[in-house]
Amino acid sequence: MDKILVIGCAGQIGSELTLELRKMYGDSNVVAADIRQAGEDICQSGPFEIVNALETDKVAEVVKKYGITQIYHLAAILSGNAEKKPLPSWDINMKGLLGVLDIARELKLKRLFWPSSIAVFGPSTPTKNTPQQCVMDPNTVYGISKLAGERWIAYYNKRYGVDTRSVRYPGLISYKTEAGGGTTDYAVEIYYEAIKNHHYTCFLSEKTYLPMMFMPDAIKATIDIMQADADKLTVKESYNIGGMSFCPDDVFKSIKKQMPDFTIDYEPDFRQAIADSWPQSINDDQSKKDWNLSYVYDLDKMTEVMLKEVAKKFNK
Ligand code: AKB
Repeated sequence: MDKILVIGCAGQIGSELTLELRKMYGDSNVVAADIRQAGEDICQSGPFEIVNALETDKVAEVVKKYGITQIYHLAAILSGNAEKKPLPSWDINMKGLLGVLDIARELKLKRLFWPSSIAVFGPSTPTKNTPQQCVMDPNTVYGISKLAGERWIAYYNKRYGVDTRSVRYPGLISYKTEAGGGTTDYAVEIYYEAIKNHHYTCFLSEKTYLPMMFMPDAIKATIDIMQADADKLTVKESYNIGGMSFCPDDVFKSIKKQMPDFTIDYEPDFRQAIADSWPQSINDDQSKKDWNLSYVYDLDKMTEVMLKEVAKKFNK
């Protein structure tokens, strides 16, 4: 019987992934952990532990206490916030990962999921239909930590046989828990502001194309790669997953179809340079081939759900 630990369960991905895993594996078999208190739905539906991912001994204690066999290690500082505090962010992103890698090795865990990001790519990377293997020269703290992390998970896999699995998330859009401190967060904020004020001031410029994905597709991809046969997985670093590619102007037009009085203006900030160093679209043929990656949502379908669900939150 698998026993799963989700570290970072209160974050944008963790808050949805934990509940989905509990549906599949049983509430008591999925232990949720975070440095802060998680929402009621997580704390009341199964075990919850306050854990600082940097305290490896405490993480190991939780792993032993519950007989954990698989870890999803999600705790990280995203691109925008990491630029504000480079060294503490590097510590959180790297030390946390190295700690769980060593726990997985020592306690012989069955599997470890760790998310990488499109931030591993940089200015010299081909920007359109970015291949799985290409030049990677990230120039952000977050991107450098993700690329280093990819090398470490591949190392633990080859050297110690730890079954590490990973995807390079594009920007993720969701309504349950707001993202925090990322460059792609405009694509979440825009729906909140549309519902609250019918207006949005975007921190990226109008035609900034980035790879993006709606959360249900991202959760499915995450669980699918963790359940794939190990011998089918040819990539030991992290798999490209593409989803859609759109720019702020595309989201504006998609919202305007349903909310004709919606308006937007643009005030690009420091995150514009980060976005400009990332791919515009991603080639994920290898993921489709190795573990049958597929998606359900396009921009308009996602807009319909986002507007409906965000409106519910604000009783609009
Ligand atoms: C960010 O914008 O920092 C993240 C990411 C693309 O990994 N959403």
